[in-house]
Amino acid sequence: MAILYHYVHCPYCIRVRMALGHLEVDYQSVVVPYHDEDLPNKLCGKKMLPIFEFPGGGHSNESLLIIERMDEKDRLNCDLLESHKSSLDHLTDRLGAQIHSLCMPYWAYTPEFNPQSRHYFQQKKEVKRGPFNKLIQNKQQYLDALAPLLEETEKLLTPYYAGESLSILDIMLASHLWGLYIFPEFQFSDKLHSYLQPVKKNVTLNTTRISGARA
Ligand SMILES: N[C@@H](CCC(=O)N[C@@H](CS)C(=O)NCC(=O)O)C(=O)O
Repeated sequence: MAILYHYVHCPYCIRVRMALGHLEVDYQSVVVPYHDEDLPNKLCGKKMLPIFEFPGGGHSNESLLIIERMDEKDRLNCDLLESHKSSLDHLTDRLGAQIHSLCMPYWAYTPEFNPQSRHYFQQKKEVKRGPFNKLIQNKQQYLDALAPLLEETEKLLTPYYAGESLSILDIMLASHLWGLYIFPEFQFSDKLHSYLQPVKKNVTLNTTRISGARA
């Protein structure tokens, strides 16, 4: 059976889980403790997840490559990537910058992490973003920067990102927005909430077998 090695909080991993759920691909889910460098290095030569072991063997740690290869019948319209990928990447990079500053301190206390992996995560992420307690103190700054980006996002939905049906582009966008559900008191606008809910219904995140990460 195929195996997906992933982090629960990671938008690129969520992307693959959403796509595999939509495509009804059966796979074993392995949540990798965030501090484990050996496993990803051994499988792909780099500490980067998601890593997918294809049903016939072989690994990839590139989310879009994994999805394109598993979407044999092109049910996710992966052809749309050619015309839309760079503008969507630009949008999700800008969304991600604010979402990650808001959510990382909260993700660190989800069951994915144990004390050791939480410590590793915090040390690593604070190098770029500064102390987690400051991120929480300065939340308004990130919420203010996020608001116009969410408005911009809303305007692009018709009702899906590239038209009337769900595609790979929605999975790329929704997997980034998804993280915000953890942020205390954050409320999506009606439009974004009603976009995300059917995306979720369509993609059922396969249940996660947490392996070895609990305290
Ligand atoms: N291009 C990769 C990017 C994956 C990626 O950036 N993964 C992050 C987690 S969100 C990672 O593993 N970074 C190394 C680390 O967090 O230690 C993809 O699309 O799959």
